[in-house]
Amino acid sequence: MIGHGMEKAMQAMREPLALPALVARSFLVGAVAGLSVWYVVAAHAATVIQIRMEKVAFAPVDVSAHVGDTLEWVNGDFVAHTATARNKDFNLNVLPNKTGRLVLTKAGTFDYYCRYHPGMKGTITVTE
Ligand SMILES: [Cu+2]
Repeated sequence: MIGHGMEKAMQAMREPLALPALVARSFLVGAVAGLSVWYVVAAHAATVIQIRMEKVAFAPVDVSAHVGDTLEWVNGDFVAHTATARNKDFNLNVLPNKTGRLVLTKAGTFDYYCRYHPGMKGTITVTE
């Protein structure tokens, strides 16, 4: 009799426990998924990418970056250069031996050139 009563009590305890256990399990999955998303974000931590302006050319010509990254043009020439977007999104004037910085705020492919030396051309590919 006591054994049977205990069994019933155990059964009553087990059933309400089933739902919280499921919730706990989905919470754990959510937490792990959240962690992996955080990890991906951390892997794409914003960086500063340098582009040299040297011998009237951009180096490297093609740059890949992420939204949030900063591009830094370093002018190593004795004349001023610009980094001017074809679509007019940005226009930096960079004096000799100076740097110009641009924080990337949107994804896309941006062709740019130097207004003083139209032969100076480059492309920035920005992904999220
Ligand atoms: Cu130039």
